Amino acid sequence: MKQAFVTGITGQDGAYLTAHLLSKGYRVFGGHRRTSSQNFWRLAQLKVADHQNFSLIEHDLTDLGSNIRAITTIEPDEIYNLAGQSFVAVSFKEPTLTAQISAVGALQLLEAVRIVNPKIRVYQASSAEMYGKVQAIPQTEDTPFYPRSPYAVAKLFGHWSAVNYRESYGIFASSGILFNHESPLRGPEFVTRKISIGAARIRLGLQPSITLGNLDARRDWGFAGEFVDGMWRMLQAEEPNTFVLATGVTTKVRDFATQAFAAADIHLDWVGSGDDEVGRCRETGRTIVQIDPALRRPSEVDMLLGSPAKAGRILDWTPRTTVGELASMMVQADLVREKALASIAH
Ligand code: NDP
Ligand code: GDR
Repeated sequence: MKQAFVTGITGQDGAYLTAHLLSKGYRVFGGHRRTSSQNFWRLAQLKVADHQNFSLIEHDLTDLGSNIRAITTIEPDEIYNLAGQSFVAVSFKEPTLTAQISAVGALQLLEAVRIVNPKIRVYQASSAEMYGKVQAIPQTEDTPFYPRSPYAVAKLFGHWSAVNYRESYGIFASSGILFNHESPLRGPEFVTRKISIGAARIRLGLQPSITLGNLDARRDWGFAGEFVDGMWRMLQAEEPNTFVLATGVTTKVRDFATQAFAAADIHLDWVGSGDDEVGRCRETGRTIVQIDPALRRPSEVDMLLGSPAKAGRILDWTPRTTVGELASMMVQADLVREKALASIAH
């Protein structure tokens, strides 16, 4: 039975990847750091928390001893390094912490692998955010990077560390440059989930409106459940490599919102421009989306659009869920969740 160590188990991808690996017959060890209250709701939701082949292990990526101890105890065949400070907006406020976790932490994990067992295969969670001010459309594995946030700078360090350990020590370290992937388990601070929760709550009469930042930003949004399969495929390949996982379709935040609200039977008309733009409900005329300039970032990534061609060719990986299906899936899940929460509250 293959053994996998998944860091960042409490996150969105940790839950989907664990479910995927368990379905393939793996024994999975999930790394979680000590927090004052437990946050295993995603693992519970995917019904993996009680699986006989799943165990939790305390692990903090920023602690070299913790990395060495986890690897020595688990003796994994594969490590998926998903742990990170993953919210770009927060990286502007906490740049040092972001670098300690997502840059130095990633390096320490690779170093622990080199010390304990250089035969372990490692997946490094790199990001399309590294393309930043994009230098080519679509972005591929060969597109130059131009990071625009402390988050992206930190991820670039992690990415090049993986490449360097591959080239210097022959470690099977693959870097996945993943474009945005979302799901009903997405953190509520990210824009797609903020919108899907907002659409559900407005539909149910639980709140009047939502407030967003830059509506013109464009992202290549896919479904997380499919992207974790691409991670797994990277570690089954003959050679370690760098792969883009993306859908090849880019959508503005404004258009994602339109589709998400439509899935909740609310039809939006956009009126005005700049910070005065609002989204109005066609049926009632009420303003339900407004702008707060404070939600704009000091430097923005205007447009991401990835090419999954290499992953298709070498890994036989193809994304299937469209952005419209994704928006609808998220809103339907939030309608059910918000209705249940409201009924408990009353
Ligand atoms: P989440 O924010 O949902 O999860 C991040 C995980 O990292 C959480 O389990 C968190 O634990 C953990 N973590 C944070 N700091 C530490 C630390 N010091 N030691 C150990 N664990 C830590 O992110 P996603 O699941 O969405 O993403 C997974 C990875 O992929 C991240 O590294 C992200 O940056 C990257 N990525 C994500 C993309 C996406 O669109 N989702 C796209 C490209 C890359 P806790 O719950 O305790 O905070
Ligand atoms: P991103 O995701 O920064 O791309 O990082 P996020 O959903 O936070 O932002 C996407 C775009 O939407 C704009 N935006 C808003 N964003 C948030 N969070 N809240 C708002 O109210 C809002 N209004 C507009 C943002 O400015 C941005 O342009 C995600 C994370 O998962 C990273 O970890 C990952 O590496 C990248 O995707 C690829």
